[in-house]
Amino acid sequence: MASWKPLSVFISTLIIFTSVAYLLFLSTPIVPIRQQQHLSSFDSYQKPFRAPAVNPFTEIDDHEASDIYTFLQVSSNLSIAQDARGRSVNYLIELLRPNKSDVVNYLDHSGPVPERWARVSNLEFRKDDAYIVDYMVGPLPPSNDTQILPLIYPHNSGRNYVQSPVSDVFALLDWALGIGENASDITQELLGATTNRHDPSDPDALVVGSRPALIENGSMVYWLEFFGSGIESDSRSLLPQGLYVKLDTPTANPSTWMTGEWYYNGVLYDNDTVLRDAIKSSDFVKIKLNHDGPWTDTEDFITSFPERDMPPPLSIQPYGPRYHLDREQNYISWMGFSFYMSTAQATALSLFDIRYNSSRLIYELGLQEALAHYAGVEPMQSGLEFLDTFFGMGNMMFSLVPGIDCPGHAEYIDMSYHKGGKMYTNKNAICIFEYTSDAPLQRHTSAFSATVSRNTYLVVRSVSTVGNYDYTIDYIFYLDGSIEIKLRASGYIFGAFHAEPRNTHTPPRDEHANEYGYRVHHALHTSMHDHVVSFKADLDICGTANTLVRTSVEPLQREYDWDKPEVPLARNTMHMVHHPVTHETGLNWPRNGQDMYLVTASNATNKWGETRAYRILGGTGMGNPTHLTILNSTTLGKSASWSSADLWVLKNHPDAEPASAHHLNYLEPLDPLVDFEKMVDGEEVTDQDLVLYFNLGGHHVPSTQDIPNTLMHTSASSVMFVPFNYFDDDVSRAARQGVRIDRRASAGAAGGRGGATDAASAKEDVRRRSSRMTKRSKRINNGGGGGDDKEVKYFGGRYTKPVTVPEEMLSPDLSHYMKDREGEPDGEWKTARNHVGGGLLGLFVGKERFEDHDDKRRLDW
Ligand SMILES: *[C@@H]1O[C@H](CO)[C@@H](O)[C@H](O)[C@H]1NC(C)=O
Ligand SMILES: *[C@@H]1O[C@H](CO)[C@@H](O)[C@H](O)[C@H]1NC(C)=O
Ligand SMILES: *[C@@H]1O[C@H](CO)[C@@H](O)[C@H](O)[C@H]1NC(C)=O
Ligand SMILES: *[C@@H]1O[C@H](CO)[C@@H](O)[C@H](O)[C@H]1NC(C)=O
Ligand SMILES: *[C@@H]1O[C@H](CO)[C@@H](O)[C@H](O)[C@H]1NC(C)=O
Ligand SMILES: *[C@@H]1O[C@H](CO)[C@@H](O)[C@H](O)[C@H]1NC(C)=O
Ligand SMILES: *[C@@H]1O[C@H](CO)[C@@H](O)[C@H](O)[C@H]1NC(C)=O
Ligand SMILES: *[C@@H]1O[C@H](CO)[C@@H](O)[C@H](O)[C@H]1NC(C)=O
Ligand SMILES: *[C@@H]1O[C@H](CO)[C@@H](O)[C@H](O)[C@H]1NC(C)=O
Ligand SMILES: [Cu+2]
Repeated sequence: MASWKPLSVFISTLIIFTSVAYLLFLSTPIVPIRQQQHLSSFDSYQKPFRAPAVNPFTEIDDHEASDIYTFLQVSSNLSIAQDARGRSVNYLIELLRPNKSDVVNYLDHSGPVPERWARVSNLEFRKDDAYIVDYMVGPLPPSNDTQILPLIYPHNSGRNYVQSPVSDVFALLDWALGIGENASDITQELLGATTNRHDPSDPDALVVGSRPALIENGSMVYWLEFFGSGIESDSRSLLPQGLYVKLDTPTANPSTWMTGEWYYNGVLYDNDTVLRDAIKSSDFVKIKLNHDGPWTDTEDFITSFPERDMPPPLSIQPYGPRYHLDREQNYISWMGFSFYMSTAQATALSLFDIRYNSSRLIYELGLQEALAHYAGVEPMQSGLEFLDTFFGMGNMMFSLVPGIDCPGHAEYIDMSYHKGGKMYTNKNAICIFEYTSDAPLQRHTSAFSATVSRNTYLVVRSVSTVGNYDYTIDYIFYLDGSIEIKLRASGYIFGAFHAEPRNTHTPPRDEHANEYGYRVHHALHTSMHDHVVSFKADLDICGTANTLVRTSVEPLQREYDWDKPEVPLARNTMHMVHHPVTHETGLNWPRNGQDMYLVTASNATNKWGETRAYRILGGTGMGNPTHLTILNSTTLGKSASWSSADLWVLKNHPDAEPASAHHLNYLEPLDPLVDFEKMVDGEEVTDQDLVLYFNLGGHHVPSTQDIPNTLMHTSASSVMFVPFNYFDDDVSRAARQGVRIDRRASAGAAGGRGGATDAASAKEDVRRRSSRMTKRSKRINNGGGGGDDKEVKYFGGRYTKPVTVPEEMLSPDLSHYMKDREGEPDGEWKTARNHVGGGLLGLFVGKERFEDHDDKRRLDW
C-alpha cells in the first residue's frame, strides 16, 4: 500500500541493484512422488532431492555480476563509474528472463539450456536531465560474443529508457530541509515543532512527506506535507500535520526549483510570507494537533487478558516435511505438484513451470504490480497513488520471523540482489511449509461408516514491506490440484489530517471530509483507497492451445413432454450457456457468481469425453478481488490500465509482452514503458496460447479497527485455479490422509464382526448393503496400514510413535537478533535505528528511505 516514498522513490530506483542466488546446476530424476504413502520410514525424505533440470530462471549471482561489471568497463560503451559531474552512477543487474520458447524447448524437448542474459539498468545524464536506461547484456558469461544492446523488445513503448524527474536527490533533500528551516517559525507556531537537520533521531522533530502532482518530461510538481517523526513504531503515516507546501522542479537543475503555495485549514496561501501575515491576524483559526503517543504503539502491554499469558495451540511436523526442496535449483515438488522459483527486485517471487503429474499447468505465475490509489479532501491524499514495484517489492522482501510469520517447522530461502555493485541478501525472505487446516478436506457419514480426510496444503510465502505497509503473498497448493494466490496486508495505514479548530467543537471546515474516510483520532482521518495488485498467470492447460469459456448459469423456461399436464406451459428452471471468449478483453467477476471462467483445452477431453479445463475464481478471504473504482484516474495516466478490470484474457506474446506493467511506469505515467492498454488490442484468443492477468486487493476504507495497524484477516483476498473436468475424478483421493471408521460389521468376507448387524443399522442395511460395498471394505482393509483393525482404518501415514516436540519447533530461537546487536561494534545498531527514525525529512527524497530499507534488512535472522 504504499507509503513513505513519493520522492524517496527516486533514490531507490536510481540505486536499484539486482537479486541473486547462486544455484548449482545438477540434473537427476525426480524422486517419484506417489511412493510417499507407502513409506514406512521417513528416512527416504532426507535423501538429496534434485530438480529434473537446471533452473533457467536462476538469478544472476555474485560472480556473474562482477564479470558483467568488468565486461562493461572494458567494453567502455557504457559509462559506469561516474557521470560527467563526477557523480556515481549506479547499476541494477539482474537476470533477463529467458524467452518462453527457449525454456520450453529446453524443458520439454531436451533442447539446449537457454542462453543467459542480464538486464543492466544504468543512470545516465544528458545535460541536466537524468535517464534510467535499460540494456541487455549477453550471452553470459562475458566473451567476445557478448553484446550490449538496448533492451527494447519487452517494452511496447519502443524505448529502453525513462526520464527521471529527480537526478540529484541529495540536492533535493537539502532543499526540502531548507524549506522546513526557513519556515521554522511557522511550523513552531502552528505545529509546535520544527525540522531538525542535525539530529535524525529527534522524536519531536518534524519530517516531510510528498506526493507527485505532475510528472512529465522530467519535470515534477509535488505536494509536500509535514509529518510527526513517529520514530518509536514507524508510525509517521498516522501523523500528518495538516500543513502543506507545493514544490515545482521543472528541470533537474536546482537553480530552477521553486516553492509554491502553502495550505493550512482549507486555505491556500500564495507563499510563506502571506501565511505568516495571516497567522498574525486575530481571526486566524488554529487547528488541533496530531500528536504521537501510545495510541500508535502496535502492542498494548498495559491492559491484558489473563489468557494471553498461556501460549496458544500450534502446528507441528513431527516426522519432517513431505515436500522436496532442491535449494540449489529453487525447485519444489509436493504431492504431484512441482515448480521452480525465481525472484526479481521489482516483482518479488514468481513461480515457473508449475506442473501436476508432470504436465504443465502454468508456465509463469507472479506479481506484476501493486497499486494503492487514494482519494481525499486535502492536497496530499487527493492525488496520492503508489505503484509499489517501483520501490522494489523484491528488495523489500525482508526476513520472516520464524514461528510467527510462518510455522516453527517452515523452511526458509534467502533473497539476494545486486545494487550499486554490491550483493545484498535478505535472509529468510521466503518460507515454505505444509499446513493442515482446522477443517477437513472431505468427510461423509453414512449408516455404516464415517470417513474424514485432512486438508493439508503447501504454502510458499513472502512478505514485501513497502514503506508503511506489509504485503503477505502466499502461493498455496492443494491436494486436489487447486492453486490459490492469496494477498494479505498489514502495517500502518496512510492517514489523512483531520482539520478541526482547537478549543471548539465545530465540525471540520470541509463538509466533504466524511466522504473519504472516518475520524479515528483527535486530528486524524482515515483515507479511503483501492488496493489493486496485478498478477500474471500464463496457463498452459494440456498444451498451449486454450480457450477461455464463460459458462454462465442462467434462468430458463422450457417445456418438457413429461411435465404435462401438471405443468401446462413452460417449467421455470435453469441451465448452462457456454460463451467462448473470442477476442482479448477485460472481464469482471460476475455478480452472484453466475459465470464460471474456464480455461479449456478444446481438443483435450477427459475419460468421460468432457473438455479438460481449469477454472479461475475469486477464492477465500474477506475482501473481494477488486478493480480500481476511479475511472480514468487523473494521477495514473496510462501507467496502470490493467487496474480497470478484474481479469484479463490476452493472447500470449511471452517475449514481447512479458508483463502487465513495468516498475519504471511510475516515473512516466503519461508515456509509460509498458502501456497495458496497447496489449489489449483485440487479437483472437480461440485455441491460442493465453495469458491471464488478474487482481487481488480490495477497497480499503479504514476505520478505528485499522488503528494502529490494519489486520490481515480483514485485508485478505485470493484467487484460485481449480481443476474442472481436468482429471477423470478427484485426484486428492490418492494423496490425502485421514481415517475411515466402519461402524458396520461387514458381511462375512470383509472379516468384520462376522456379519452380525445390530438393530439400528438393519433398516438402512436393507437398502444399502450390496456386494459392491463388501468389496470396498475389503480393499480398504487390505490396503491400509492398520492390518487387523477392522473398525478404524487410517489411510496415509499416521502418528504411530510417541512424539516429542522440541521447544524450538514451537518457539524458534530468536536470540540471533540479540546476539547480532550485541556483537556489533558499539553503537552500530543504534546508529542504524536512528537513521530510520529520520528526523531527516522522513519520507522525503529517498536518503532516509534507503537507510530505512537497509535497517529493515538488518533484522535478518
Ligand atoms: C527473446 O525474444 C526476442 C524476440 O522476440 C529477442 O529479441 C530477444 O533477444 C530474446 N531474449 C533473450 C533473452 O533471448
Ligand atoms: C577475444 O578476442 C581477442 C582478440 O581477438 C582474443 O585474443 C581472445 O582470445 C578472444 N577471447 C575469447 C574468449 O575468445
Ligand atoms: C559498443 O558500441 C559500438 C558502437 O556503438 C558497437 O559497434 C559495439 O558492438 C559495442 N560493443 C559491445 C560490446 O556491444
Ligand atoms: C531560505 O531562506 C534563505 C534566505 O531568505 C534563502 O536564500 C533560501 O533560498 C531559502 N531556502 C529555501 C529552500 O527556500
Ligand atoms: C512533454 O513532451 C511532449 C512531447 O515532447 C509534449 O507534447 C508535452 O507538451 C510536454 N509536456 C510538458 C509538460 O512539457
Ligand atoms: C507572496 O505572495 C504575495 C501575494 O501574491 C506577493 O505579493 C508577494 O510578492 C509574494 N512574496 C514573495 C516573496 O514571493
Ligand atoms: C498422470 O500421468 C500419467 C501419464 O501421463 C497418466 O497415465 C495418469 O493418468 C496421470 N494421473 C493423473 C492423476 O492425472
Ligand atoms: C474514460 O476514458 C474512456 C476512453 O477514453 C472514455 O470512453 C470514458 O468515457 C472515460 N470515463 C470517464 C468517467 O472519464
Ligand atoms: C483440434 O482438432 C481438430 C480436429 O483434429 C483440428 O482440426 C484442430 O486444429 C485442433 N485444434 C487444436 C487447437 O489443436
Ligand atoms: Cu489499505
